[in-house]
Amino acid sequence: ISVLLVAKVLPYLEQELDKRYKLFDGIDPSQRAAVVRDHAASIRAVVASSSGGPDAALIEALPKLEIVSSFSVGVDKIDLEKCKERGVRVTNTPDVLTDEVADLTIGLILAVLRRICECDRYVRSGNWKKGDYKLTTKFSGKTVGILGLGRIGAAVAKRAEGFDCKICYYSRNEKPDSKYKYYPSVVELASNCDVLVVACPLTPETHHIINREVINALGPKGVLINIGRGKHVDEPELVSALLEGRLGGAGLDVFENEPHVPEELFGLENVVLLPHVGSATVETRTAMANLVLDNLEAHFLGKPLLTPLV
Ligand code: 8YV
Repeated sequence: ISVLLVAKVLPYLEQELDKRYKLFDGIDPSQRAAVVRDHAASIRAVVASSSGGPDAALIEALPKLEIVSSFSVGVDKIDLEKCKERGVRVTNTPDVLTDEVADLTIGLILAVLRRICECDRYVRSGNWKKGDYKLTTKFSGKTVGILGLGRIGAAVAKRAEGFDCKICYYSRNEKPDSKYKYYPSVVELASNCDVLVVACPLTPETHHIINREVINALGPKGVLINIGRGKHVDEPELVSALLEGRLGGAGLDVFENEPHVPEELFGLENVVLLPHVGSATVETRTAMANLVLDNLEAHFLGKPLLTPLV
């Protein structure tokens, strides 16, 4: 069985795929073109991740493609419509990374409000010897607004409740079973919270959902936390709001054009910048890898997929 890898994944996953299948490395787009030219007739599976997935052209170019298995919960790099149209199955890695991403979200909130990274730099630079560190901002009891109350959003809410926070949310539809306050627009959510957490999938509707109006509604004391996708945020607008003091701070695990981060942010102490590590622990990345392998195995044995999306 031939499998095409189109994005960087955990080395363990790549090794296991190589043991079990005839694995073609198509991570580099120019190399991918050559692989597709020579092996399109035999490739039955594509392995993707948050950094790359098959677009319509690649799906079209693989006539024997049966399944796309993504080493990620977010599948915005995969053309799902084309997969549906072609009858190609799609799997992702939900649930196994929920706790990890929610834990890091709380870490980012605390890092921004309590200036943990800045404090660390203060100690290392020897500046502590010259005087006391300035005061920061309390997290406990604040209002946390969650954009997208799915698995990860709900796990963040549960953790924030442990800090006695008030929780409110926006999502496409109000959740009738939720005890949290619903706002029917992102601007209203941003106007009514201290910390706004972006935790929704990236779709055409949520692209740049954090725009100038939302950022201004969050305001000079508000903090934006993005653990979703960089493209949820209009990045130049975020940068100018931070530079102009129209936004209080930001904790960002994702960026519009990773691994490129706007350099204007490097000098700002009210911003914490992470290299897309929400799920990046040994435990969780291994569980994600095993889920990719188990989905592929189930598919090729004709068994039900573990986490089917399409
Ligand atoms: C990536 C993620 O999978 O799950 C997602 O959607 O963004 C991450 O967990 C990870 O960065 C591997 O590419």
